[in-house]
Amino acid sequence: MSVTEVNFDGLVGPTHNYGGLSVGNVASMSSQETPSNPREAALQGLAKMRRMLKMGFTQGFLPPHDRPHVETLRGFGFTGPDKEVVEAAGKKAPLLLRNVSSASSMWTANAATVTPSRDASDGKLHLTPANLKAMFHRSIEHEQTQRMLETAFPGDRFVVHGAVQGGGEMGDEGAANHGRLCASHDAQGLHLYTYGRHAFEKREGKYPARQALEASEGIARSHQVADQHIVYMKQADEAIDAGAFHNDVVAVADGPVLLYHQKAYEDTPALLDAIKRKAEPLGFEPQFIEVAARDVSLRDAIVSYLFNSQLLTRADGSMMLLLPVEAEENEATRRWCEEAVAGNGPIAETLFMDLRQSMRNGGGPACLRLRVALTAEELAATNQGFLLDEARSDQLEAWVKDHYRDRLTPDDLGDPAFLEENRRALDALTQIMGCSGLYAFQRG
Ligand code: SUG
Repeated sequence: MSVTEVNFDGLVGPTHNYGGLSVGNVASMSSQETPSNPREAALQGLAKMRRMLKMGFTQGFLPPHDRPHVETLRGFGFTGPDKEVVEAAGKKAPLLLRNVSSASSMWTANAATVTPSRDASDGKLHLTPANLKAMFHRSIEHEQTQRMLETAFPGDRFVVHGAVQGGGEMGDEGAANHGRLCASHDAQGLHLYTYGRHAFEKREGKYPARQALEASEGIARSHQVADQHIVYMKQADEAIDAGAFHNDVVAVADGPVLLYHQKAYEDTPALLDAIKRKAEPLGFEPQFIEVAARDVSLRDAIVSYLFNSQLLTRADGSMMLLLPVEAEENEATRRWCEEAVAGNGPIAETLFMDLRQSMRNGGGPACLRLRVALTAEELAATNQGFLLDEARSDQLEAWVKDHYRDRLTPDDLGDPAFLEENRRALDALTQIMGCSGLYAFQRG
């Protein structure tokens, strides 16, 4: 069975701005209210997708959500035509408007958790949108994400679940806290679910732990992943409090390789033992690459996003890391990369890309993509409007240049003309994709 791992990157939306909305996400907090450049952000994201295509990988994308989200504002008592709702919210509840205007759906590593059909006992590919309940601005994403996933993956080969019930501390942040180790993409995988807290226990901490163990367990159950193919891993509180708000800020997995920071997990030796034990019957030996804190401090890892890179297995079996330029500019992480490539380890090459617009909100290369391992039949059954080739990349680039602003501050969000501008852009996008009706405003 041939399986292709497709990266579905989030297309950056026209409202990309620095709202300072994510407590515990150091970049988001420190970029607050600086002007953003949505056009540049979207073009940087597209350049990464193009690069993946050029290297021979199959690339997909998920379109932006419609923002500002007028329906949410209506729930807060704003009435009248959509433009008036936005204008009034800008005057009376600017912070609420900022929250419902975020382009945060671009970070598709938080769109959903995915289980390839090979690993589910019913032989179907399962997807569960993340409830993202830890941050208000993200908690409004999952319904639209579900609609998009249902549109992208239609038919009975796929099961798109509803998000795990949120409320209290039952947070789920999707694939950013999930890794899959395997001999190769078409072989049975070992699932690593990383969590920061128990949903029903009190927790002290400087920053919130967004992922609850109970949410991950629920997803594994509904995706029909067998217990012998699961390891639950506890994030170290020290890592969360240093700014590792998702595990993919301090770890990444691909094939048999787990690359992680020494301080990423609690009780690492026990976890590595469990992984080895459970990998053995699956016929592979995990390769652990631990980055020592004396070589790269947690702080350097978090400002550079060394681990928020795409660890990619190429057609010839060699591996490469696609990293943000910040990891080249940071001395400790650049040195680590040079040594990794020069050494005997699995990483043969590094590629640094400029994703600064997204990085300033705490989103690196790995945040921007959702991995979906598809069989040939599943790839054929996927809505082709969500897949990218050179011609479609050209179209999307031209579309961004036509519709996006090159400067935006949170103060601009209350402009009713901006709402119309964004809707025109999304309408044109769905025409390019052949998917009209994707957005509520198109359905009336
Ligand atoms: O959830 N930032 C996102 C970044 C998500 C990164 N994803 C992964 N690590 N997989 C978040 O904190 C900032 C928005 C603002 O402040 O305007 C934001 O939502």
